[in-house]
Amino acid sequence: VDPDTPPDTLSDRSLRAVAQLIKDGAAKQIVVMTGAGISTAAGIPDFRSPKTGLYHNLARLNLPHPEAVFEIDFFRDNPEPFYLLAKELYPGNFSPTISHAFIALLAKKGLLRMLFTQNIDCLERAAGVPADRIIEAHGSFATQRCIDCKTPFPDDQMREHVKRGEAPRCARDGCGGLVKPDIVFFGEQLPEAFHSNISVPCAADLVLVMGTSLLVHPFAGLPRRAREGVPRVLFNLERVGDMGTRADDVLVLGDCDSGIRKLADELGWRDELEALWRGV
Ligand code: CNA
Repeated sequence: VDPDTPPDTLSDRSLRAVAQLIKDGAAKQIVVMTGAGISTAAGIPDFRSPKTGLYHNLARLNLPHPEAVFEIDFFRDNPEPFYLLAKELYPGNFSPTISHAFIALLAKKGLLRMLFTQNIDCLERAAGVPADRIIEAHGSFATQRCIDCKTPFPDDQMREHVKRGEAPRCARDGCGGLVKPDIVFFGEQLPEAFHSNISVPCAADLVLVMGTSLLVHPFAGLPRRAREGVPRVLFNLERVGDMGTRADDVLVLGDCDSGIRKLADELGWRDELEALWRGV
């Protein structure tokens, strides 16, 4: 978009203008879309950042290609790399960031229409975002089942296996299939909740996109579902997807915690946010 094109809704393409929209009560159906970048400050590596990303570090596992760790056919033959990763990523090992807390604060103020997350770390829940406001588009570690007969596997036994980095086997008589957490592997269907809420972004009056490369489909198509004229704000290290191409897009490039703190300052919510974060 030509930088001189005036925005339709915002007074200008700045965080201050975004904050004003919220303070005026004109943005109260906020839809948030997140990815691994909001959890890197919690100590969980993302996939694609050069050098620090998981894909870079998976090189030591001798995978045919890094994505293989999330491919069902590879998993069937060799589940160990996935379970090594699961041991690192397992919920309970990490605490939410200020960005997670900000989403919880939006919910507390009744302004969060929905959070769509690609993350499987459950840190949004840990930060206090209500479960009925979260769409875990790529599933989570909360439940698990056999990849063959689909029989659910008990949580406590799963935790023990993950701690040891070992793949559990289905306990059903005569099955013995591999057990996998209900996180979405490449080529697998996204959860029903994703599809049944796919139109929610069309009803948003403000969209916040945080810490995602917007490379994984169909999730990557969500920001485009916002109606024209609806401001979309990107908090990310780099520009991604089509963010920045609309007149009401605001790019906040840098680490998302700093961007979120700036927005909280503009809103006059900073103390409340820090207090909420300290409490989780
Ligand atoms: P990705 O492709 O690794 O992209 C991460 C994006 O975040 C990149 O654009 C980075 O530049 C950016 N980024 C990294 N750190 C920061 C930061 N501190 N502040 C702002 N931006 C930052 O990850 P996506 O989520 O886009 O890819 C989708 C995959 C990654 C999903 O299937 C997830 O399940 C999967 N994943 C999840 C986790 C997790 O649950 N925490 C961790 C790693 C991967």
